[in-house]
Amino acid sequence: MNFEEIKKCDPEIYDAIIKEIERERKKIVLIASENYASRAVLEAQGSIFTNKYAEGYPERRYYGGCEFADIVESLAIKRARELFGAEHVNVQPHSGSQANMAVYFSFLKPGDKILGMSLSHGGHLSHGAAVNFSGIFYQTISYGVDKKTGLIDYDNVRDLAKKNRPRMLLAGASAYSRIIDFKTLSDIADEVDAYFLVDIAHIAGLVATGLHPSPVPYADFVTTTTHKTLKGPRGGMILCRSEYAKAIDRMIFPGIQGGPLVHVMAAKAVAFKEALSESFVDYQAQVVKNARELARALMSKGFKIISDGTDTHLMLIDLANKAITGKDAESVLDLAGITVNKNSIPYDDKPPTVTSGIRIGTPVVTSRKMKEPEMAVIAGFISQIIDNDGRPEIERIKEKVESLCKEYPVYEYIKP
Ligand code: DSN
Repeated sequence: MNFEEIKKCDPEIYDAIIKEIERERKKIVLIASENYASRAVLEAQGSIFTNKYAEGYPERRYYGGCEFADIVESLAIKRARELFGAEHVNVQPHSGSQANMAVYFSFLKPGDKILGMSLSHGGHLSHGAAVNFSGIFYQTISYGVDKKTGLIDYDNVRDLAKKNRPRMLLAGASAYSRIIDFKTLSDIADEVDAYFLVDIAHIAGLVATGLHPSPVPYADFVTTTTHKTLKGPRGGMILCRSEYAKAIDRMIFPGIQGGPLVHVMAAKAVAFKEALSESFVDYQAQVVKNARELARALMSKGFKIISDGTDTHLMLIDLANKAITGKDAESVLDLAGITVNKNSIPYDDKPPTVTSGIRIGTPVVTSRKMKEPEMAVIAGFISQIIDNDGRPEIERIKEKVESLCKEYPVYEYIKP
């Protein structure tokens, strides 16, 4: 990977790529939904399979010349089934939102009720937010977390389900740091005769390695992205029971997508192979250990973490006691080389463009092989920036961040 051709034919894109490589090397990335894909995943995604149309499914295509695309998709399916113990898998969704869309469109009618976790309490846009297709086509009822504990209030979910009789109950979150009780939620779905969809986009790597209980035995459908804790290429996937296989496959193609991205399915297959290895279990265990240590170190410095800690790869920091908004914290930390995202906290009184919180996660720093001692150092950097009104500390911390990143190098094989 030396980008010689791009440099010649498109210097502007070349320049953006080189700057992005530098950014990913030099900054401490704590965005909970991001990860650094392996060289093998990048090679598969950069392969000539990008040239190939393969509408349909293995051995049932609408184009000739799909014999090697069939190998790719079949391997991705086989490995994903093994990884998650699923009866049926569709690896074609271009994203997590498209995976969710396929489930809704297959089994709901416009106007049906869905009950999902509120975006402002840690849910996801595609779980019924008003601005998203899910909130436009369906009637959304939202559940949230308890104000005091920051934990999902399962009794409240049951009450809402009984009162509203949704056609589908959704679980899964993008900013919830605790174990989700899929069994209880599945019982609630059964009590009101609703379908049960679980979106494990954030925790897929933890589920695949047994570090978070799996929803597969309980849910009708499980959707995910493949690029977060799972460490694959950017994309989506659906796992479901055999009885739903035909409807789901038909809805992905020809329902809402055309040709699958064969190069991305190749990269998914590679990522799933990596995820089936022993070292991936060690990696995920370290992701969780790092998150716990980062949460502990931040709390010892006076940061308030929603639910007082984490069981997963992420945590949500409530900055109310720090006299800084999420927006400003994101900006000032980034100037010092620490990348996070502003995030609404439950019951936030600020708009999503400002917020009272930041979300941080450990998949990327763990991919760099950082461990607990480095998490304590990073907590110190964050505290020095936020607690000292930022600006005077920026240059000093930035140098320290760069030197820590040099100790844990990434993408050294890329030589632009
Ligand atoms: N946008 C993703 C996240 O950051 O959590 C969810 O899709």
